[in-house]
Amino acid sequence: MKRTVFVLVSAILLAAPAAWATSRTLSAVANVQGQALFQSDVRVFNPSYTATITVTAKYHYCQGGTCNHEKDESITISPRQAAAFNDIAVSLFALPNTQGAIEFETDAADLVVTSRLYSNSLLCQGSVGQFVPGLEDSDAFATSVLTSLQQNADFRTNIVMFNPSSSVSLPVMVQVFSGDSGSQIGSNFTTTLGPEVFFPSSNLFTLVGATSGTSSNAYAKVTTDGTHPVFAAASVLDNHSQDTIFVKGELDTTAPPQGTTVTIIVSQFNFDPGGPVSAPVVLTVGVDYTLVFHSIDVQHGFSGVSDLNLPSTDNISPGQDFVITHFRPQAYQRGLYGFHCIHVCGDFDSHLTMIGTLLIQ
Ligand SMILES: [Cu+2]
Repeated sequence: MKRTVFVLVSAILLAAPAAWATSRTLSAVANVQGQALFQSDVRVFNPSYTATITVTAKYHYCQGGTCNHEKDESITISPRQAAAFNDIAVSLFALPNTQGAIEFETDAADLVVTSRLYSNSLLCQGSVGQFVPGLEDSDAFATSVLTSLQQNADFRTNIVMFNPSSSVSLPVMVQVFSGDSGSQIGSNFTTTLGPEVFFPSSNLFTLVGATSGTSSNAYAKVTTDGTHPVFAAASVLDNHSQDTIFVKGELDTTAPPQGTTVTIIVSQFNFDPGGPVSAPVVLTVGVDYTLVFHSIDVQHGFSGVSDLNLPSTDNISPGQDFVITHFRPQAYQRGLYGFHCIHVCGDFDSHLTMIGTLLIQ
């Protein structure tokens, strides 16, 4: 049994020699020496009972308004040791007044990283702060949603992001919605995050241009190019107590494409598109279509494609379009469907040739 596991692990390592065995990312780390001192106290735990492990800590940070900085430190952790790095930006990296993300990478099979980000302000002596977990690579998503967000007299919300790719410059869009109605608050915020670049803590509502907006139940949607993932996280802060909670981005579903109108020009003896002279009507699964049949000469008809539950009509006339709304083809409906004119629109034999096809792909 042990030998099988060993062989499997070896095979995986051989298949991906460049990858680290284990990676954990802290998506929010800070040392801010402003009105209040914010700092991150980090623990890096080695679960092994026998092996001392070496961990490379890569701090991708912002300083003085730019965020394309990186500093690496190597740390060694004994078996069963939880190495403590209080105020890690200063104690490990010697970088006061910075914020960013830290990637912890090791060849060892396992690693546990936890942290507490808190304000050590003189105004409120001591504070709990927020627990910031060391995230796995699979916690970054191409589409993520952040919930439990608030912006009003009592609370405010900040957002941070980190692009973990070492090679891809990533377009990112941030949107805010009301959790109650689903309607968008503010407008789309777009930016590009370079490889391994951190997006510094920013007020979410200000970011999307909703400076006067308030909500006690908002959520944010963070979308990349649809393929490459980004770490997204929010911090909800109590304006009175300065208590904070950490909100990790969760996997969200991709938005369906926007509604599309397809206009089919109907004339003796053709549908354009459709046929027989023109190419088929081509529709894509998942898209919300409005089909408009528009006659440019005499009265025509359309046989409902009953397999698709499309309605039929014998009256498509100049000035009277036939409109089918909200037709959204489903995956199981992929294929080619025939239709034809059902109102005798001229010479009977020619009318009989007025057939078309609809392709769902
Ligand atoms: Cu016809």
